[in-house]
Amino acid sequence: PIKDSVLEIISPNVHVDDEFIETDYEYKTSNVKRIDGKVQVYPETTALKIRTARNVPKLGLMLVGWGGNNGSTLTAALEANRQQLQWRTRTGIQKANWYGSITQASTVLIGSDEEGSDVHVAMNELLPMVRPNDILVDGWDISGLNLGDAMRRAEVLDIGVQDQLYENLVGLKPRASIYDPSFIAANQVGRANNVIKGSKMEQYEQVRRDIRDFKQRSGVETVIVLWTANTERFCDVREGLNNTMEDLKTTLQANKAELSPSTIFAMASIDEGCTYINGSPQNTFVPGLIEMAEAKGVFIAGDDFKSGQTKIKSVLVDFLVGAGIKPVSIVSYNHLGNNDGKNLSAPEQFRSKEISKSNVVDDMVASNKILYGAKEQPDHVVVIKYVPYVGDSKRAMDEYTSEIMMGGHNTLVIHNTCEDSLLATPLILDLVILAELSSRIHIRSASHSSTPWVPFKPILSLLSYLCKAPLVPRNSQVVNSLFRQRAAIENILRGCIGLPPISHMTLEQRFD
Ligand code: NAI
Ligand code: DG6
Repeated sequence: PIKDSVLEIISPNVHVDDEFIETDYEYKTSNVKRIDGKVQVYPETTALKIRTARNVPKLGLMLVGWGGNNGSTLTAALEANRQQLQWRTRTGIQKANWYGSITQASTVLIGSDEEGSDVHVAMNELLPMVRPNDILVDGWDISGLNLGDAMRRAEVLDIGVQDQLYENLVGLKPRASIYDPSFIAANQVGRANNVIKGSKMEQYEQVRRDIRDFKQRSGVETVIVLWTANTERFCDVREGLNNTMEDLKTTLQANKAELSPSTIFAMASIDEGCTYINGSPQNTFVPGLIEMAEAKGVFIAGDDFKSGQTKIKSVLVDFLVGAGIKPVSIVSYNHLGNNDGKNLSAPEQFRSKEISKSNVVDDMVASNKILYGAKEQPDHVVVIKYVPYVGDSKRAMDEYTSEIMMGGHNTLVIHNTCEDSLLATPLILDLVILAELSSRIHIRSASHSSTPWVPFKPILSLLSYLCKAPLVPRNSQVVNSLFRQRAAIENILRGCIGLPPISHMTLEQRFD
């Protein structure tokens, strides 16, 4: 049995000791060759061993943009859940929860019982994972406001829970951060009262010192750094600036203006051996940074939390194209009134978000050559407007027009209203918990006992489910389809405990 879990896997292929859960696993794939218009398929089975370390480290999370809506909401939610707070609302008693988090509030189908009924367990029962209650948070913000007042400024949580949490949070103060007005909107200048002075190299060194200081003071064993600060504009990418790891080092030393704060944070994190996750759309992960993560074997993941409109898009277009229906026009309006919306009201920052929101249907369109010609794409437009009054309660309105049989048309219209940060915050939790778990999973070929254990590649594409514009390793396919992304997570976690991928074949129920 896996300690503290309801699951017990009874199989000669699963070996559990104090340190590891190790499985003998048959990995089945299909290799394909395209020859003269034909598709040749070579089914293949590889014998693997998958090993997961059981020791869950004491985890520290450092947020860049700690005092923002997401940062303050996450910090408050961690504390509210830790204390199991309850508060009165207009409609009754509300209890703290983690709705919207796949690790905490979703289940995984395990199989059928003797009566043929489905049996599900919580995703976090599959393998030992960090518990939210044990995560310690720290971070940076260009605004020096304490977390109690930052929570109030955000206007996200009910007043009944804010009032209970205020005293717990008022003593938390963000560390000074890197402010470069050329990367975020000019309208953010009023927030920047807590900044690291000096050259870019001095800023980078200060961030490294901060990470070490947090580790030392808190006693956490592992630190993950996550950007949930304002969306930056895209930076230039060019030779001599950031195309290689060497370029980046020289650029940092030379204090070149085009080195963005987020890339400096990512460099510092990687050099401290800390996983770095980008929750915003900007191109922090320039080629030199990717080379750096690969060279040092440190995880990076991103980009941009996939929380609401885009999540639905990556379900709906998958459904339509999979149903043989042809989406031809997708128009997505957003209006919101929080500080994110204010920052995105500037053209360059909007452009970063527009790019990450726009590429999300590409793989689904490319998957169906019956519907789409070689270079054909649906018209896809994204609009974002800043409307202060609606605050964090973002409105997202989508119109999907599709061609159906014999020249018919089908138009779907969706209106989505909710607090944006209450969708994004549980994603931060999942990103961190799954990234940490990924660092404890290794595979190797079963054919020779001497083959070394191999970790996930540093570009952690397993987190794609949570990202609008998933970063994937070289020569890998970007997958946007939400169901495929979720299946990847479930099936890899299942593999770690010796269970086959869930196929939904249920032959035992369909044949005598
Ligand atoms: P926010 O504007 O409330 O918070 C951002 C915080 O970052 C602010 O407190 C700001 O002072 C701080 N900041 C700006 N530049 C900084 C720097 N260089 N270093 C440290 N702190 C800095 O925004 P919110 O709503 O929390 O969103 C954060 C990011 O997440 C934005 O980029 C947003 O586009 C992205 N995002 C948000 C989603 C949501 O549903 N809320 C979903 C997807 C992405
Ligand atoms: C405008 O939509 C503001 C953005 O920051 C989004 O709210 C955020 O990126 C979430 O986007 P989506 O498409 O995942 O709902």
